[in-house]
Amino acid sequence: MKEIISPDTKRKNRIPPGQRITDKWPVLHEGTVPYIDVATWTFTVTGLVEKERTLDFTEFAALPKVKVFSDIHCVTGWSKLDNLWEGVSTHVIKELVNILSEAKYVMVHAERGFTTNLSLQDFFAEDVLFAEKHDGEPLTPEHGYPVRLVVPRLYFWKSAKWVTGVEFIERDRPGFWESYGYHNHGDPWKEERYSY
Ligand SMILES: Nc1nc2c(c(=O)[nH]1)N[C@H]1C(S)=C(S)[C@@H](COP(=O)(O)O)O[C@H]1N2
Ligand SMILES: [Mo]
Repeated sequence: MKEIISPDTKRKNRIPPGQRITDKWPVLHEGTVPYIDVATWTFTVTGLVEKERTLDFTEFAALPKVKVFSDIHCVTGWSKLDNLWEGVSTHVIKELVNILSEAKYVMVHAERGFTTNLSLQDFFAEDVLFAEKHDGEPLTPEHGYPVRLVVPRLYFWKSAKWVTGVEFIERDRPGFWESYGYHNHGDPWKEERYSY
């Protein structure tokens, strides 16, 4: 299995400005935890693609896997270093569909209408994956079972839990937290926390 080390973990100082280290893994999200039945779960690739695709859990689970070593930085101020994720690289999406050249952004969709927006550059960064495992264990429901996005180099709100699909779009639009005033981009090293 390919192993990717997130470049931010190789910095001399791994703690971005205004962050504190925690050994625990806090649980944060809007609403209650959805308990997902993988028998009915699907992953859809929609929007600006030649032909939209829907995968069921068996098909998704059969996709090639990568391991990614990364740090977590939450906008509320905690950072958790040394996480080992296992799952499907976002690059695999390019083998499932032909993305049209008009596509410039992606809207990540999750259970209950949660969304978060990313540029294609951020989405296809080498260390971004749809994670199914953390430190060797399947994700717990609280942390996004069965599949969550992990975007190591941006604040953790971009790492959507309970992902249900991705939509390729031409014009950027704010996702859930972004529309409540979180920064559109969210680089922890530039403290792109809020847009106000
Ligand atoms: N579906 C969904 N994913 C989400 C959120 C959410 O509200 N819904 N919140 C985000 C925020 S603000 C944070 S800080 C992280 C927290 O992930 P954790 O609970 O695994 O630590 O999840 C992100 N992903
Ligand atoms: Mo957050």
